Amino acid sequence: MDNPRVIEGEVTARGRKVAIVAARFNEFIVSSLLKGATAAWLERGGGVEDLLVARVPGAFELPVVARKLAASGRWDAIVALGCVIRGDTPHFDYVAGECARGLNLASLETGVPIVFGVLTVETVDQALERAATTAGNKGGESLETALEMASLMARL
Ligand code: INI
Repeated sequence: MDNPRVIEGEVTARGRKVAIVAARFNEFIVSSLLKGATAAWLERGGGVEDLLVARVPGAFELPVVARKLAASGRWDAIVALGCVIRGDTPHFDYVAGECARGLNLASLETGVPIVFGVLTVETVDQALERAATTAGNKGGESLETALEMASLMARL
């Protein structure tokens, strides 16, 4: 049998419009994710006028805003950024779980890629590691995932 045709997305911001929804809770972490995402957008050739950032109080509020942006038809992909730290509280499971569930549902309902750039960690140190300004910034990675998915969706 011949090799099957393979379709993949390209990680480029040229000609793309992307919206980021970012929680303010744990701002000291989320601001680094936001910086990583913005830097990745510019590195990949995106224009400042084609990137929107909407802020919400906490991770629990990310899905409803992501869904509204996705349903508007104005954005090729949405990136949701937040940070939920477990500490000792069972509240974590509700906030992190409903955030993940809501974002996935919004993506499936609208057909627009919504990337889960929400850190769900046990400790502040783990969060700092994943929000590093050098390598491995989850905000930058999420933005690149959004670009790849936007490209793939357009090619399917
Ligand atoms: N929101 C977060 O984004 N991260 C958290 O760690 C967090 N904790 O720990 O409670 C958190 N709570 C707020 C929540 O997202 C809502 O904003 C709030 O419950 C109002 O709906």
